[in-house]
Amino acid sequence: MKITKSVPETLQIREEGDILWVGLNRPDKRNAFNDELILGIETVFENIPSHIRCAIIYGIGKHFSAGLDLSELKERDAVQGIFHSRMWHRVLEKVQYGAVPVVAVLHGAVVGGGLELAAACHIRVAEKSTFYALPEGQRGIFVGGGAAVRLPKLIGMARMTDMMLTGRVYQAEEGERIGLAQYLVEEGQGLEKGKELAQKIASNAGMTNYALTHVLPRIADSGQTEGLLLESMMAAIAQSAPEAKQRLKDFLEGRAKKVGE
Ligand code: 1HE
Repeated sequence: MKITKSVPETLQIREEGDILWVGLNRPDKRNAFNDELILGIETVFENIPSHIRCAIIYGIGKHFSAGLDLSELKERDAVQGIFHSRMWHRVLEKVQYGAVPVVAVLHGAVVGGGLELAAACHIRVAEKSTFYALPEGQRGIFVGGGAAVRLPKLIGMARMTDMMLTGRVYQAEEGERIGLAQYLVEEGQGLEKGKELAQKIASNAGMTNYALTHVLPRIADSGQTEGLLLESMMAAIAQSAPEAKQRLKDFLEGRAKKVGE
């Protein structure tokens, strides 16, 4: 099945085997998210074709994303504001808890809502031009796309507080060191690295990817007692799958790769 539903031109979608490339394609506006673009992301992640095993999100142009389109931030009353923020939550939950793991390839600005989208992805690869910021503090607003929940888990609450209180900008190297990205690559190498990672992810057993994207975050959010029980149940389900049994057999009979190969 192809994604035939109306995806806006501000998204460039391309399938390559079992990988889905999702390009933010509003370079003139630095890939700022108007409602059309963020809702387009929802359409894509609700309609991932069944043969796709990993998605890669990246920005077209000089930047990953400048965050919320501030020209659309017209006067909303409190109720409209809640619904708008909840719309972002709904969309980014579909990225985080969708059908496939998602790799974000970052370069240039990864700010505000752009950082919120990146934080909803499972792996972040950053090119050396990447910089991260939460200008909401300076604009007199607050984050509304899930950063208050997801960013403290990546970098700690103190760092997020600092970013918003002082407008601190993290450059690529420091961002990788504090956990904003797991990989740092040379300029222009991000898409290749993203593809290499996506191919590894796509070659995993489906249940493993499901456990990592859907179950692990729930375990991390739960108390120790519940988390340990969930872990045991997930482990038992995963190891009983026929694919797991075949993979273990392959290793024991010398057909599987060793660690690091
Ligand atoms: C925009 C936006 C935007 C650029 N909304 N139009 N985000 C921000 O506060 C970030 C604001 N943007 C910037 O600081 C800079 O644009 C960048 C550092 C990202 C890039 O700089 P640069 O020099 O490459 O581009 P530029 O010349 O600033 O912008 C080019 C055009 O994009 C220009 O429009 P033009 O019609 O004059 O050509 C800009 O106005 C436009 N543009 N960023 C609207 N954000 C779920 S809640 C999330 C809350 C937030 O995300 S708040 C953070 C908002």
